[in-house]
Amino acid sequence: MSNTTLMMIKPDAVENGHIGNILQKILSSGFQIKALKLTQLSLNDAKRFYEIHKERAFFNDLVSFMSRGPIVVAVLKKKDAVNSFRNLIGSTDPSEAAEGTIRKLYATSIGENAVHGSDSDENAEIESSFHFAGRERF
Ligand code: IDP
Ligand code: MG
Repeated sequence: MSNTTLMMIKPDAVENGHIGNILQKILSSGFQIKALKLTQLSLNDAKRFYEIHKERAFFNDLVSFMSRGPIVVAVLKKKDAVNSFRNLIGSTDPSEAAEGTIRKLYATSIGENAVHGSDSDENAEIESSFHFAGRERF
């Protein structure tokens, strides 16, 4: 169990004006922000980030969606951050996400589901290094 995770507010949620509400919910749930930026992935960046899914039927849709507009990326700190944040965001498919979760509140579909959260401590570290130089993480 580690104490940091990597989150992204995806292009759909940025387009729909939810940056502030999502960050507010994250902070009020006890996460500390250790790094934060607005950025945009190139198609190639998105392919690298989601390489683990490259054989999946939805891969092309996923990488084109994730590179179509700005995203907000943050490193978050809390006890058991990976699991705690996955609980806060809810199921991948918003129709299955629990009441009050970020995806229930702000996602529009299984593909355009508002937020990303790392699925393991190892991936949290890989994904944090993907997005932030060491001097940007506090
Ligand atoms: P997760 O984001 O809840 O960890 P993953 O299975 O790791 O879900 O999938 C990564 C992302 O790929 C999802 O967040 C979603 O944007 C997209 N995705 C996953 N499954 C589907 C699907 O069945 N159809 C379309 N997009 C999908
Ligand atoms: Mg995942």
